[in-house]
Amino acid sequence: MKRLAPLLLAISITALAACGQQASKDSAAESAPEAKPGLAVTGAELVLPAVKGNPAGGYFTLVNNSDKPVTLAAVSIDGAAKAEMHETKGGTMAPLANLEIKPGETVKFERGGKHVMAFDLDAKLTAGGNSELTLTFADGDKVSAPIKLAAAGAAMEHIEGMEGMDHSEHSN
Ligand SMILES: [Cu+2]
Repeated sequence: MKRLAPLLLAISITALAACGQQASKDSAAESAPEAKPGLAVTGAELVLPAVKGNPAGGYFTLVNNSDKPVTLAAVSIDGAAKAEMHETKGGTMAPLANLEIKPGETVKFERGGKHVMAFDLDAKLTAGGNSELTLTFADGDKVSAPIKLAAAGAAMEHIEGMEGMDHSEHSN
């Protein structure tokens, strides 16, 4: 999207000039470099591990309100060296390489289902704070959203929800 920067700047200025008016659908879509048209991330939460050094669990809801299918290809969390998409099925979890979300579809990353596992957490990630979640799509577009950092107590629940699976050995 870098090549669009001058255009985006021009649109931003236009948007400011037209403050109070409803932006047209197209310009609204292009005015935010970190927003993929029609995609919305809500309720993002990163549950910090009870034991330092263990991975954190990331949860969020992604809605595709565009008229095209999108393919979520990667996730990252500011302050985590690595983040992976996983899916828990029948008590075991496996990496999720990518995920197609159809037009109108809502996908939940939640305990006991699809989730994000974040590894090698920076000490700056502390409960009660915020970080940034970035979703990267197969076409290279990205969507970023704030992600709340939750206390380790909830992480215990997370592990129970995974039927006692030891996440510390889940780094590949
Ligand atoms: Cu996992």
